[in-house]
Amino acid sequence: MSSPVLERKEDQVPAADLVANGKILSTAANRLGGLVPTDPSIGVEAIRRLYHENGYVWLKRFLDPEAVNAFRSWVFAHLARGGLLEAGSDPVLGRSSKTGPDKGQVDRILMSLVRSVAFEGFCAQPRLARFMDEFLSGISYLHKRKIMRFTQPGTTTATPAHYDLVYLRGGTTRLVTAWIPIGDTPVDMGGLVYLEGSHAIGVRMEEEFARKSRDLSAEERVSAFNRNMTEGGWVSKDLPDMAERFDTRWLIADYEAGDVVLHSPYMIHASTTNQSASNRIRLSTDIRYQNVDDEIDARWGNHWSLGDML
Ligand SMILES: O=C(O)CCC(=O)C(=O)O
Repeated sequence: MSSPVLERKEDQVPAADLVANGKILSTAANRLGGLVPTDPSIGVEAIRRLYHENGYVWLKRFLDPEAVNAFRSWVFAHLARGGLLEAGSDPVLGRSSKTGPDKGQVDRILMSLVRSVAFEGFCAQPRLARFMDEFLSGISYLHKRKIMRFTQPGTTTATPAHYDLVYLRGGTTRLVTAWIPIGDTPVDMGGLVYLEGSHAIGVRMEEEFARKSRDLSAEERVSAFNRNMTEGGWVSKDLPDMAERFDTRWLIADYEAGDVVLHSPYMIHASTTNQSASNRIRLSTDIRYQNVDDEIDARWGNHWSLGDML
């Protein structure tokens, strides 16, 4: 009988060195490994166990790839109005325009898209909704603040290393983030990378933060921008240094349309620069679930707005 957990790609080597915030994540330094994929058919209990053991679970082809690509196409067809795509190209490819887009217009369209019924439906599609009820052992709640990100190749955009609880300290710690690549996202397109075993590091960091923050007001204590945090709540922008410092590895992956990664609010993750050789834009969403009976961070009860400081 074949193992339900798919093989770890230990020898996964990106075609070019990965880069984040001007630092190279070199394959030579033994600080890179492969994210371990999981076949969703192993069932919710086994999935939950892996999530707690590893701080993440990468569910392969959990969603219908065709439906994910159809949504990708719909999103890019709208963003094309702001000049984001190569003129005349098929939106599903997400080929980046060589001339700069109209940033103001693209931002306005993005803010409309995250408020759309179509996006709401994508995030609440029956397979995901039913699974989250089971996974959270009750009625699941999806935070209204749902983020959709695109990253153009040829830019230096990369998400610094952080764990999500920093931004959601106003409610339960029993949160689950779903990171969903909207379309194939091979490693050179700069998808999420996870610091192996770092959910334990996140727990220690939170304990230390709680100790240092006794004198902060309640409002300051939940803010990622309080005086005891680095600017923006990032743990670091220096990914190679973090792997050395914590004597661990960054786990990388070639994501495919239909994949869903669930990660713990303590799990440290980041993204790398999009170096797509085929000039494709990375598109993804990150959304947060919890059991509705647990305390809800009210600050996340509104749609995402650029600059909302959360
Ligand atoms: O997609 C990204 O670059 C960041 C996503 C993220 O931070 C998250 O899923 O919590």
